Amino acid sequence: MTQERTLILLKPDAVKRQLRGEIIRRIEQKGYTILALDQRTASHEELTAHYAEHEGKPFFPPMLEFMSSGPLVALVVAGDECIAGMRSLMGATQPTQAAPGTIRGDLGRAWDKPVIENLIHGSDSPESAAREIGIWFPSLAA
Ligand code: RTP
Ligand code: MG
Repeated sequence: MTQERTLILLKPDAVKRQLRGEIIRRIEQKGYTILALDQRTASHEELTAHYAEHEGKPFFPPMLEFMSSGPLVALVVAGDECIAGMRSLMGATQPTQAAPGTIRGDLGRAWDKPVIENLIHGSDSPESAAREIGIWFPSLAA
């Protein structure tokens, strides 16, 4: 058993499409615990820090625009190996390639957009999770 914490974002497309409940239901049914949850419109500072690894890529400007186009929901999720577990629940980055049964595979429907709109973000490693929790929930930083 490896108890982990991961940072999840329900992106603005998930909020606009009223999919918050459906996505949170899947997270809770998996048995993960929600330690923190906050809906807000992300600041430029939060987004540039969060996506620092993608700075300079062609999709970076449209991504910032998309991610600040409306409120998102930030969560800290805890559970046994939940970093990889959440990535499995989410499915592949590109909704058209995400397997049926996954959040992006079942619910994602982005095409013809300047940036991939795929409903949800999840940290990709323990290091990323610690860094991202520090950005979105400084009071919970380890
Ligand atoms: P995330 O970080 O959001 O959990 O997604 P990910 O690991 O599956 O994908 P990553 O490569 O880290 O990319 C971060 C987010 O940037 C947007 N993206 N758009 N070519 C594109 O249009 C493109 N490439 C990446 C997506 O929203 C992706 O989730
Ligand atoms: Mg990523």
